[in-house]
Amino acid sequence: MTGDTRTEAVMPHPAWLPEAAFAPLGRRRVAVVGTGPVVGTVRAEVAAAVARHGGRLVDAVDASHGGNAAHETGGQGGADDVDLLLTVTPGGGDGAGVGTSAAEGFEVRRVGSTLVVDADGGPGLLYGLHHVVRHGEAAFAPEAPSATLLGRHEPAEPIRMLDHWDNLTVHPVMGQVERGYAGGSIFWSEGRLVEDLSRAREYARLLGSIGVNRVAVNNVNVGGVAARLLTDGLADVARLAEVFRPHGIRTHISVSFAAPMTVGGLPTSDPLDPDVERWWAQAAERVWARIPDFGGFVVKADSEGQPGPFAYGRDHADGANMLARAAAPHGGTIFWRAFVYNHKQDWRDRSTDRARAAYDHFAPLDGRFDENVVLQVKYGPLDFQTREAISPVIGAMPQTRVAVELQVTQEYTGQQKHVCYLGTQWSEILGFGLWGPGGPTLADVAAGRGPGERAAGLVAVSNVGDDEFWTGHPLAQANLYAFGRLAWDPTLDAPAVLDEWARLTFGEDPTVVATLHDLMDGSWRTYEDYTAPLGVGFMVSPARMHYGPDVDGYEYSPWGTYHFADRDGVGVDRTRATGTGYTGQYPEPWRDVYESLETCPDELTLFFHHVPYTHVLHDGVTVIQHIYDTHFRGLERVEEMVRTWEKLEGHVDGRVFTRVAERLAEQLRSAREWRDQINTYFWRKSGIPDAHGRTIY
Ligand code: GCV
Repeated sequence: MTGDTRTEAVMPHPAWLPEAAFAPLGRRRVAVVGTGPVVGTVRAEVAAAVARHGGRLVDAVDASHGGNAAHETGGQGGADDVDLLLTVTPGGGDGAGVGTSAAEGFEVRRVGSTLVVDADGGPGLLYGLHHVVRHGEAAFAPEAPSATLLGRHEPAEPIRMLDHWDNLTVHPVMGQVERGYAGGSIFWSEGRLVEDLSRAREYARLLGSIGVNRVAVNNVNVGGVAARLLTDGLADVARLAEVFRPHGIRTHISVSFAAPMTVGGLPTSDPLDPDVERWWAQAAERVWARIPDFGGFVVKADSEGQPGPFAYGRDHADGANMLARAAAPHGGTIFWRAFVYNHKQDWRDRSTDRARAAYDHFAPLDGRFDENVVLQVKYGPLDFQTREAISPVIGAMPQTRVAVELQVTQEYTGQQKHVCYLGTQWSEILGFGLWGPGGPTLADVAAGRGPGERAAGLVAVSNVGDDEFWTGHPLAQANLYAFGRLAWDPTLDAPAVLDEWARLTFGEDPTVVATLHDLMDGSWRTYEDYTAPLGVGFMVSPARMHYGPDVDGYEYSPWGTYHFADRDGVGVDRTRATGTGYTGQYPEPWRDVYESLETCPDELTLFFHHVPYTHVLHDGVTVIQHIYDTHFRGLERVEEMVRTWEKLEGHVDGRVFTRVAERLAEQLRSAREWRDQINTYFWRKSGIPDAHGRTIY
């Protein structure tokens, strides 16, 4: 990490909500109609904006008649007196509606010269407000209506959740935030909630503005004092819920499956044991008595050393449903993670394939999970790699609510030292047709628009910490922004989302926006170029916490993450014909598309096949030459990125400029290291020289 990112004294960067973004709205006469905590947030936002920019918060249109007056009077009376009327449909909920999709929609229309946002509930009003803010001055220009401004808007994905892998104390190996690259936790310090909740409040505001509606506030690896959040720590969780509630966000905690033993003193955590069941029911009673709109529990069970039902000969439906029964009377949800695999496998055994594990464990359980269980499945079968196939579990469980998990924190994509705009990757993932192009997409299935119609949504691991820029690398804020926006509407164009973020964050200057676009738009593919060729993953350094190259770092380890490079070839044979049979977990057409080298997409060649270095890809280049070319090209692109950023000196805030420049210098160093280690490794293995005679060591 460049420099010390703990900066308590400095106000955090405003990210995509700087004062300037509110100027068009702040110059207007605005009325806000409705009651409840989220409407209160909307009113406070408007009050702050008009106070700064010379507009007016009009209270003549009040809750008792204003909404109707707006509907009825149109060009005269109430609505006509204001430029913007933000109103909750009479009868629309607020508090009760937090985190329920029923309260999240809104409609925008013009009534005379007034722009009216009519929301189903408090959260919808908040989303409507930010919808108007995002449109800037154009929202108030009736002569040139934007195609996206007017009409009915509602989220595609009911669940839009961020998981924090925050530990309550500093872990000796993982630090405070596991896979966190932006300093310490904004919630926890030395086992307790931080005294000063202003950072948490600002964070809740940022999340509410992009439509995130659920948050889990502690690491899924639940250890030490975190296990006691259910009991002794409940007051702290309740305070956090108060912070999130006014932004339409429900709070969750991660719990340990062994809590009945470690916290409750029982001799077992067997999910079918009546005492265990009673213990969880009572724990849930306590939690919801304290926090009536509490969201539920996140559980990582039988995964990487976390306890789970396997210890008692039970399966994961037994485990999840026992918790679901405890949460159901309170309207709670159990987020049960499908990240279950053998992390102690023998690397000599070529038949065991980690990619198969989640499907093998979970697909047979389809139909057994209670309605308030959401199975949380990583988008790929391995672990958030820069490039991997889509997890076959997502399409294989029509009778189960499946939420897809993304990783905003950049564990495998440059650890927030590298620019890597992930909106592009997520767009590709979310738009993937699980039964072939044109059919239901991954986003459809998560949203409940696939076979079985079980709705859930998207979950992602957050990338923030107590760093002054929230995300260490200031440009990594774009990933948090893009997650919220794509969870709201997965069909949004990722480059357009990037531009939208840049305009809000850096202002309307078209040169700045265009320059950022140049720098960031292709950055995920550039990162793929210099790190992970053709779907090979995990060539990262175990010693440096997955940062930087180490081609054989995991090759002889028990983690199941191999590339099998030898002198003749590279890649994992996952075919039915000669390999692990993993391709058989996909439906048609993918099971056959991936099975055959003739049809397998180039970018996944080494994910599905072990091939000689001389294998010719569809683009006519051999595998070895592709490795060389992409690694040379990747570094060249990072050199261009550095030059592009230099153009912005004097055009963006000096502190942002310096921080990004420092990180780009590290990205350049690191990309060179990747290029040279990968190219050298494969040249020495294969003995095949670069066709263009470039330097390989
Ligand atoms: C929270 C990967 C990460 C772990 C993480 C795990 C998970 O293995 O390296 O740090 O643990 O995923 O998703 O549970």
